Parts: sequence; C-alpha cells; structure tokens
Amino acid sequence: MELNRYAGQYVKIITKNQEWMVCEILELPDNESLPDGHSMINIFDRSNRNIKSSKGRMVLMHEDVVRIEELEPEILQGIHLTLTRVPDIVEVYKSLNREELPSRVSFGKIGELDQTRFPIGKFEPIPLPSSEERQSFINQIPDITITLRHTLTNLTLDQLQTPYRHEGWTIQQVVHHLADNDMNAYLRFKRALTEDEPLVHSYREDLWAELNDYKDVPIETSILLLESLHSRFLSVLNGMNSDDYHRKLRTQLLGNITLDIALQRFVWHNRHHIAQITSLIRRNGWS
Ligand code: NI
Repeated sequence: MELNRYAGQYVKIITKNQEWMVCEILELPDNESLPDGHSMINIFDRSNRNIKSSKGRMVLMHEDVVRIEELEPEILQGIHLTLTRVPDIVEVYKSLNREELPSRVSFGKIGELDQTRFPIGKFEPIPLPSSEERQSFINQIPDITITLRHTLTNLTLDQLQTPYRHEGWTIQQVVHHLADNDMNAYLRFKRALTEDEPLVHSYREDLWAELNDYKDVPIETSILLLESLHSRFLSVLNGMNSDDYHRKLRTQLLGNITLDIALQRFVWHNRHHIAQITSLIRRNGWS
C-alpha cells in the first residue's frame, strides 16, 4: 500500500497481522530519506500494547499495510487540540493530568467500529477513481433525497425527536445537519474549482445542532433545501472534466483532498446519516 501521499496526515493503519495503529505519517526532510517502500510514522496508539516501545516513531514497510482509514473528525480535532498543549502527543498521558487536557478523546475507542454510529462503515476513499467509478458516485446524488423522503415518510413528530443512538442527535437534527453539511460541501467544492487550493475551514457541527433552527424548523424545509442544492451541485459536477476533479482543497482536519475524494465523501456522508435513521427505524420496528 502506498503511504507517501498520506505524508503529514493523521490516519489509522491496519496491518497484515490485523493490528491497528493511530499515527502521523511523517514527512522526512530532504536530507533524511528511507529506502523505497518504507515510511517513518509516529504512533499515538495501537491495538497491540504489549510490544516494547509500542508508541512513538518507527519505520513501517508499506507491504505490511492492508488498509488506511481516515480518523473520525472528533478524534482529529482532539489530536489537533492536544498538540496545541503538548507538542509530543505520545507523552501526553505521562506529562499531564488527563483532566487538564482540552479534549477528552480516548484514542483507545477508535479500535472498535460502532455499528450504530457507523452503520455503513467508515469512509474509504478511492484516491484515483476511473471515470466510470466517478460517474457512479455522481449517479447516486439524485437518489439521496428520494431515499431520504422515503425513509422519513410516516414518521410521527415524536419519532422525529428520537435520538438515533444514546446521546446522539435526533432524526430531526440529523436531517438539518445533512442540509448544513451539504451547503458547506457545495461552497467548498466551488471554491476549489475557482481558487488555487483554497484553505477551507471546518465548522462546529456539534454546536450548530444546538441552534434554534434544528429544533424549530420542520424537516421538510431541509429536504426541499437538499433537493434544490443537489440539483445545482449536479449541474456543476456535469460540467467538470477529469482535471477539475484533481483540483484540491486544503482542510484543517483531513489534509489536502482532491475534488474526487470530496465528491465521494459527500455521497458517503449522506448515505451514512440516512443509514443511521433507517437502522433506528428497523430497531424500533417503526415500519
Ligand atoms: Ni455528519
């Protein structure tokens, strides 16, 4: 597996012997280099803690890697916040009282995939899709709001106020979140098409979900918004050529991503949240 294009990013690596490691893939200065097929990584946490010096820097052979996963946004946010306080994150639990940390992210919990929270699994990008693969993502966009409408039909107002998991968002909050997320994604997308690798900012989706519109506005408003937005997004996508899809965004949390990956993430994100709702409906026998 090719690791170089993840240089400078925080990721979760799964190796051939089924171990996972949360680490930064380090960018080496020009005067330090490793043989081809090797990368220097800085491990923050790993599933096998029995290994001596299980954290910190080590050289990893690319052929030992079976999969690279992106980290959840809140884990990444936790890492970034922690780094502002403790430059050597590996030392963090030794050097500071945990209670003083600006974030309470536990790296250990990354190990288990939460089925309720990630019913369709984590996002796994195809870095260089063929034009057919790309088209298959574009083709899924018109189905998103059709599926969403179908999923939400016949739900009562009480059901819409039910959290999809313990301490999670309600269905209504999830629907408003989809509209907000897609509006942000659409604007970022257009900036990358018209500016040279713009830096785009993340937003506090947890706090947005506490604002009044998430409680007061009927979900129909956000469904209509999504329908309008997706039709405009499709028009933009259909006018793009391959080079356009290789244009990049710089993000705080995910590093540099191409518009190909932004498109895939857009589709995944919608499917991910709709699946949270459908699995709640199934678990409760609502339809
Ligand atoms: Ni989301």
